[in-house]
Amino acid sequence: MFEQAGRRTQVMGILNVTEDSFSDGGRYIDFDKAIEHAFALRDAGADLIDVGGESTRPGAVRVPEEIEHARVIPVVEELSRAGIVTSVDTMRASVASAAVAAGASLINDVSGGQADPDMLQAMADAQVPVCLMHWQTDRFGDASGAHHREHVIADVRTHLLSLVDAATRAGIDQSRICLDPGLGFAKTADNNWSLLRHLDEIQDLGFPLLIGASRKRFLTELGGDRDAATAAVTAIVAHQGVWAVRVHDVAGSAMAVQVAERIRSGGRSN
Ligand code: PMM
Repeated sequence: MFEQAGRRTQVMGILNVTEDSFSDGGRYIDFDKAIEHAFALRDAGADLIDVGGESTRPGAVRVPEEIEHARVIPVVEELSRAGIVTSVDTMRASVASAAVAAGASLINDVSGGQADPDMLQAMADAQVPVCLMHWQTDRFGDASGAHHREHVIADVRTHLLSLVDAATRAGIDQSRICLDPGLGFAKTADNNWSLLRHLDEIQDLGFPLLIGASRKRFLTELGGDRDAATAAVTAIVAHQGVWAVRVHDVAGSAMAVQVAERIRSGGRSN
């Protein structure tokens, strides 16, 4: 998944199968609507679709494990059947394993394999690429609160390397790992902007990067159209050669990736 050198940035469409997206406001999730949305993301240019069954927004409560399974696995199964590449956005080992069995090609864990003691083993056993994200919850207690970090680049680099170390020790080959600085996760707006400004220092770690800026609060603070702001970030990070961007509005970011590619290649189409 990561190995093609020189390949353009991949656009990962977000499919949050949660109460606030595909339900009538209760717990019931409309499976057909979720699938319909996934097809729309694919048609808009998504290279893969990230399927998640629990919200990680500040203040969100965790959903019971069986509900996460019921939301995510049938969707992954159906999309795989339709030939759509999927990743699973989960902090639970059992959901990750079941999703891979249902056809998911990547495990995306916002806790970097730390939330569930069985996750790293599940990732190792699954033999698919994994994304480890920076969300440092241990030092500050409140994981969702925005905590200003004086040395955000150094903090993120150090923590990501510790995640890689733990993953490697669990038997996950480094060639299967991608990293994510975790924009918006227990970080202030200034921290998020700094991470984008110094992204090369995260890239220097030598792993493919996934960037999730889409519709995050630090962008909406600019006012105006949050999807336009997201596409602007995509253009810049795609120009820097990140592996993928995780976005809600796929069309805007797919266009931004094309623009970045044309600039990178000096105008030659590819
Ligand atoms: N952000 C959210 C959920 N999952 N996964 C990765 N790898 N990176 C992210 O930045 C990320 C993620 C939260 O965003 P949403 O609630 O808009 O999906």
